[in-house]
Parts: sequence; C-alpha cells; structure tokens
Amino acid sequence: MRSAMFDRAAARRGLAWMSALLCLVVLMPAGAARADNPIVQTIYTADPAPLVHNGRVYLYTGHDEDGSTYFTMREWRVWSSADMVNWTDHGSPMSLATFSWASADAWAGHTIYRNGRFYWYVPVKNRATGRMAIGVGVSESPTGPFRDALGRPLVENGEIDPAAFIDDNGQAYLYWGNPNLWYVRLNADMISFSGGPTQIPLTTAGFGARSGNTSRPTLYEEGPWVFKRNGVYYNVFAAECCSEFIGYSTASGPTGPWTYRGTIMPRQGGSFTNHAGIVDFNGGSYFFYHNGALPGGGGFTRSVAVEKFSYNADGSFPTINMTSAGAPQVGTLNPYVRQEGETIAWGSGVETEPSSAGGMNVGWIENGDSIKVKGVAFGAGAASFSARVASATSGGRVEVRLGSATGTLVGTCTVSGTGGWQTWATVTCPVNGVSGTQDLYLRFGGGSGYLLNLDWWQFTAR
Ligand SMILES: [Ca+2]
Ligand SMILES: [Ca+2]
Repeated sequence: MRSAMFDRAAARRGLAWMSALLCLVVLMPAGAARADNPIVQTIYTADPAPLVHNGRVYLYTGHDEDGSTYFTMREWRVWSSADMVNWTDHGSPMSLATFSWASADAWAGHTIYRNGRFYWYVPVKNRATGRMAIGVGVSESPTGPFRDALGRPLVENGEIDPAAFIDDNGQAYLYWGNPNLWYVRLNADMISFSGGPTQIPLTTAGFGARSGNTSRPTLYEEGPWVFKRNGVYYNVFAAECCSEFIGYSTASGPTGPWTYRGTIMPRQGGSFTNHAGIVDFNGGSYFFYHNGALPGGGGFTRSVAVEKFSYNADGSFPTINMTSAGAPQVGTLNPYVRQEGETIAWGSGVETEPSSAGGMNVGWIENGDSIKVKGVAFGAGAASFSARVASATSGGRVEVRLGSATGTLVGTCTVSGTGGWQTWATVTCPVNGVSGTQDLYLRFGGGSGYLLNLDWWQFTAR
C-alpha cells in the first residue's frame, strides 16, 4: 500500500519543499506572522462548505488530485477546528463510490444539519444519463461516514453546485445551478421535495450586468451560498468567469426577488474559479474561499482558505481580500489532553492517511519535516511529552520546538521501529522550559526515507 503511494508521496515531497521555500521567500521578509492560509497543506482542496456544530467548525471540501489538468475529483474531505487555525483532518467520509450510480466528478457540495443528521448535497455525473445530477449523502456524525440517502439522484437537470438552506419557519430549500439558477422546496426529510425545480430569473437587477464577455445574461456564474441574517436573505455566488470574483445579492424572501449588491472578494489568487462559504462562529464572521496558493497550485489544483470579516452596519459585505495570514486564532489549544497528530496549523513535508486505531494519522514523515500547532497554552509549564507512533523502519526522533521549526528545542523523543506503519506504541520524553502560550513545532529527524507515523500526542503538566 505504501509502495503504491510512492509516486504520490514523492510528488508531495516536492510540494512540501517548495512550500517551505515559499514561506521563506514570501513571509520571512514580512516578519511577524507566518502563513496559516491555505488551511490544508497535505492535499489540494476546493469548494469550501463550512458548518458550525457543537462548538466546532466542520469544513467540507472537494479534493483536487495532484497534477490535475481538469476538475479531476473523486472524493470529498472533512476537516474541523475549534479555533480557526488548527484544523483536524477527518479524511474522506464520502466519495464517488458512495453513490453507485455516479461515474465521475465529485464536485462542489454543501452540508447541512437537521434533526440529528447531516445531509451532504453533491453534484456528480450520473453514469446512466451522462449528465450532472445532485446526490445526497447522510450521516449521524458530522465526520461521517456518509451513505447514499436515496440510491439515485435527488434531482437532475445537468447543473451543479447545490446549497441547502432552512428558513426560520422550517421550510428548507435547495439552490443550485450553472449556468442557470434553480431551487426546489425540500421536504422536512431533506431527501425529497415538493413541486418541481424552479428557475430564479437571472435579471441584471438581481444579479448584475457583465462588464466583460456577454456569454451569460448576468454576473451569476455558479456556486450559490444562501443564508439569512437579520431578516435579510443573502445569495453569495461566483461571478463572471474568468477569473471569477465573488458577488452577492439580497432579497426579502428565500426565493427573491433578488437585488444585486456588488463584489465581496475581487478576482485574486491564481485560480480561475472561486467558491464562497460563510459562517458565524464564536462571535465572528468567516469567509471561506479557494485559490491556487499552494506550490503547484492553479485552477485545477486549488486550496481552501479563510478570512475573518465584519459585516457593515447596514448589513452589506465589506470587500474581503485573500491573505496568507488567514483568520486570527479563537482561544488556545490545550496540550494536556490528547491532540491528534493530524491537527495542524501548517504542515511541511507530511501527509495523512486513515489510522488502524481510528481517525487519521500523519505519515510520509522524513528528516526535516515538521508540523506547526498554533497557540498552545502550556500555562505554568509542561513536564513531559508523549506521542503515539509507529515505524516499519528503524524510527527516528520527534523534536519538540517552540516558535519555529528551528526554534528552541525543549525536548526530544526517540522512536524505535515498532514492526509496522500501523503498529502503534507510545513514547515519552521530558521537556524543559515550556510555559505560557506558544506555537508548537514537532520537527522530525533521523536517517533517510520514511521515519515514523504519528497518531496523537499529549503533554503532562509540571
Ligand atoms: Ca515527507
Ligand atoms: Ca490521529
């Protein structure tokens, strides 16, 4: 299995090296903060759909395959965070294989919660018709696994980019469309609907006049994101390809009539598409999008990023620009409880995979690779560091460092071979001089080749 992944891993190593170089070249002169955008460094991600549930932000994305020259996407991915900077990788709980009737194109989806279940609406190609259709996955957990709720498309008209919305009165809607814009009224079960698909008129008053090419009647391109705030209905969408910017319209009801309100995020970022997802979390508002910011990135190798913003007093959006700094951290991370190795603010050289112990683990770890965990609250001080590790080779070492990957070394755990990449053992080593709130770096050292895998880690207090 590992050897089969070698080519991919080799490609990733190049990516990681370039990533590290990018940090040095672009960020070091700026001083201060290191980049936390894009959110994920281990793979290319696209089409963010954030969902707040029980004090965490769950981020549902697509996955652009390495080296894509088209929208080559076979699975969806889930990440979560309690602080907007350290993101836990929950792997891929839904893929094309989930939908027996789907043949290709695991494209931009949206997940919504209702009555104890999570519904994940996705566009995929229907093998039987060759057209794009909307399927719906369902799970009792935000991280899945998701199963096909229907065994067939929920709705199919050759268009894409579903987004669900539940109004205050309980009526749910599913919006979607490219090049047109559609909705249906979803029933309370969220997997059936009443009435037929209805087209939302694309008028220039509703969705803006194009200034460039006139291949479409309005600015509306794709990717609707519909929500309600202070009694106003918002429809945020990707506008006027190519490159796309993010624009929005508002209405007094969920089906319009819509009024175009202008640009949120200008054309930026090295991807000719963009896709918005917006949530409020812990008193702040957050705008998710994608760009081509990772090394090797572009229109078919995208990465999801996030910015914090505040609505204007009149409810309008400010202009939101892409940054490499990302959103500020909400609170801190507790090192005295188990933290997953795959909870990462910035990873250099590492990848993830499903762990035999459940969840995911970090792998493909080589000499010099590192993981940044931001804003770790050590308080009065830590006494020891433990890590759950595995190694099919002769292991290596986990260096506990502060401030940067080459920052102060406060402890080193030596890892021996455990007899397999999924044969887990716990190593513990003392740490000294660790207190207060720090950016923690786990830096890996050893010989050549893959050294060890990391499932989780935890400190003990002094
Ligand atoms: Ca590596
Ligand atoms: Ca883990």
